[in-house]
Amino acid sequence: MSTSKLFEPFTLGSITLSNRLVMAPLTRNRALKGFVPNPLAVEYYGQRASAGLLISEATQVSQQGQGYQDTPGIYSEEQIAGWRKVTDRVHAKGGRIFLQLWHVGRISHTSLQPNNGAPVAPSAIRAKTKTFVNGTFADVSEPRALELSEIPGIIASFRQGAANAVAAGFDGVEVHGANGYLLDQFAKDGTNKRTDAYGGGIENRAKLMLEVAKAVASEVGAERTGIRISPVTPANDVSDSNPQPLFDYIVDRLNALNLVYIHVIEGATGGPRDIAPFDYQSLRNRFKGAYIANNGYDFQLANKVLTANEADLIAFGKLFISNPDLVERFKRGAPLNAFDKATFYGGGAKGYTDYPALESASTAV
Ligand code: 8OZ
Repeated sequence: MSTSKLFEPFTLGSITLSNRLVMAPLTRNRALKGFVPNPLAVEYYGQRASAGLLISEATQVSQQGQGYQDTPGIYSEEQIAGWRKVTDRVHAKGGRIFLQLWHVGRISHTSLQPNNGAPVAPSAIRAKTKTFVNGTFADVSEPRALELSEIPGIIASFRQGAANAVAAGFDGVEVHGANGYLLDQFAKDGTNKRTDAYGGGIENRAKLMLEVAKAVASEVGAERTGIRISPVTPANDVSDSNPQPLFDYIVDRLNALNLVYIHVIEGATGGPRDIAPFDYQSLRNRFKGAYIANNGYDFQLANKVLTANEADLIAFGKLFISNPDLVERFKRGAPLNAFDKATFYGGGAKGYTDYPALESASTAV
């Protein structure tokens, strides 16, 4: 049995996590009609409940906030009821789970939007990327710039999503401020060319992300509100000319809001950690809540970073897809199941709930 700080408990706001492993939010595109969580999600998240904290797949706060086929929502009664089954199972197994609140902004397609309208963005600039709709990859649609008068409605949709998540039994929520989606689009100058109070300098570009964080925290409590950011990722065609001062400022403000954690994607999402120079410890040092580090971590790197006190918690993504008992496998130094990329997005139980845990793996022929 290996000993490691990874297996020590951690106090996150008013809850205690049994270890420092976090299951990262992972889009799986298996929601049913009405964008209700698939009943298989109950099994899927339940199988992974030994992680200190689970973060749900990105979950849209409105139909306008959806950008891909079959992703779940948190804006209807049916969706809340579907998620309630997930949180009940996770809690019955002693786990903890936050819901990730999502608005995709321009990373969408007219076929998913209310009245087949244009997706919304800070500015009418189309992303050079694809989405998955109607069973195939398609270019994202040309967006329209949000009117100033629409911004309060965006903030209200996050606030309501947070209230709904708590009504569904989640222990807290994570605002999706990363990966080139709406809040990241506003924050970064490659996508935000506005000339009003939400565009221009750092304070103006950061405004929407911070107003959403504030509204969510006031709705469900700062001790139940985390946020995910990705300062240098090129995901979804997003870029900023000077990310260090931008995110130093954002994290200073998030600290003033007493958020319970920042969840930081270090480097290119799902890719190289060293894609651009960035001082992540500057963020950690500015923030009194927990720092969740993410991107390309394995057991060894997680240990190193926790031992050096450069993070409080480590989020693992793909490893949790294929290893429901990742915590136990790390403890025992057991081999890990390989993941199958072909079943990441869409489909049913295959590649979702059928990855074996150790006991069944060892008894399997
Ligand atoms: C993979 C496929 C679709 C969406 C993210 C929510 O990158 C996502 C996502 C990931 O944050």
